[in-house]
Amino acid sequence: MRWYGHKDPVTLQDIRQVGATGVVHAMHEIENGALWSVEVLKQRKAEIEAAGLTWKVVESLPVTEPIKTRSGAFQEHIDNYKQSLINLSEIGVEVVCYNFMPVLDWTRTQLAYPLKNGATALRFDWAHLAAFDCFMLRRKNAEKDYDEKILTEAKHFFDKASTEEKQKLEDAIIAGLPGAEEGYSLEGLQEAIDKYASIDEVKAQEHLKLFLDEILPVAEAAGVAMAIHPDDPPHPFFGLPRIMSKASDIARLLKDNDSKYNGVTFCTGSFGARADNDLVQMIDDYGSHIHFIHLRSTKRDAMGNFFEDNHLEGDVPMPAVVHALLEVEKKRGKQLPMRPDHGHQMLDDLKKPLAHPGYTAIGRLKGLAELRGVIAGIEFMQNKK
Ligand code: DNO
Ligand code: MN
Repeated sequence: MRWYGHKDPVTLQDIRQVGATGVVHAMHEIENGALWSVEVLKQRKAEIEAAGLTWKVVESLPVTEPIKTRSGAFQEHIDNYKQSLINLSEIGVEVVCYNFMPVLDWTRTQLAYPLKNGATALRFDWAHLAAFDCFMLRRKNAEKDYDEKILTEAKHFFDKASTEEKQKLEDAIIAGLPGAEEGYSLEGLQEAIDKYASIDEVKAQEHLKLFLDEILPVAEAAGVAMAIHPDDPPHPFFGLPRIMSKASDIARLLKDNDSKYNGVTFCTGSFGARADNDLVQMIDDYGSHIHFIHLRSTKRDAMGNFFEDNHLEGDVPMPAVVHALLEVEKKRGKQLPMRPDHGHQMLDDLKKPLAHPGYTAIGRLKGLAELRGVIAGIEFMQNKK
């Protein structure tokens, strides 16, 4: 289970109680691009182990905007990245999750979408995104990126929305969701976007390749697997290149940098938000390069909007996905680290401030418990045969 550190209202003891054996963690207090020293890492590891948990996966060791754009201090950041990997291997970390999403990490337009049962979920709506883009950020030529139907809906939404609703939308998009490496003001966001003026998809792919060219030899020597997290949502927006959204992106990643330590974080909620991603097929095809797993489900509508559904509902065929992943584990003769990715805000957590949207204790506990049930059921049936 993911743990955000000392400021996380979900404590290590809480995490132990939900049935997790380890935490997925990062040094959120260290500035992006700076070195993670062995001393600091040793101390953190000791703290996690004292709570009866392990720390084998880092999410994320941030790939900074200078690295993604290959500008400014990028070389210094890459050098620090390499040394941080070496230091992480020294404390026993085996997998590093990262992403190559430009400017914004994962993005939602609504953080408390009410479900019929009274719990709330995270939601992404294209018309709300378009309203923000065209009428609040006022990005140049933004209108041309959306089809007419969405623009009409966006106008309608914006005209009707209260100041508070607009503020909520702005906060959801730019404040930086948990784990996101950057938070922005409106002006700051525009400036960050402008840095990509000459970076299209091909250029961004080249930047990822150049980054991995340098990082992978170090990762191999250190025995740390690199696991890129897919784009979330798996589509481009704000005119920015998104390069890890579909099966062919994984194929390209592995072709560009041929290494057993080069791989993905298989996030079913992110990849699953596209109808053309066949998750089970992707696991069958790329299982040998899945180093880390995020399990959650999304429910899409015809427009491509989605909300985060219960782990066993929505569009992700979860039992089939889990079954395929267990087959990968058998083939590889090892257990792959998995965490329940996000949960609903529900029960007692509804009475508390939403410190880390998606990362409440009870919603994730529910997800993890259901997933463990699926795993136990599949294993029981297989052992009976
Ligand atoms: C959200 C996450 C992302 C993820 C990063 C990985 O829940 O899945 O913030 O941690 O994109 O680098
Ligand atoms: Mn994820």
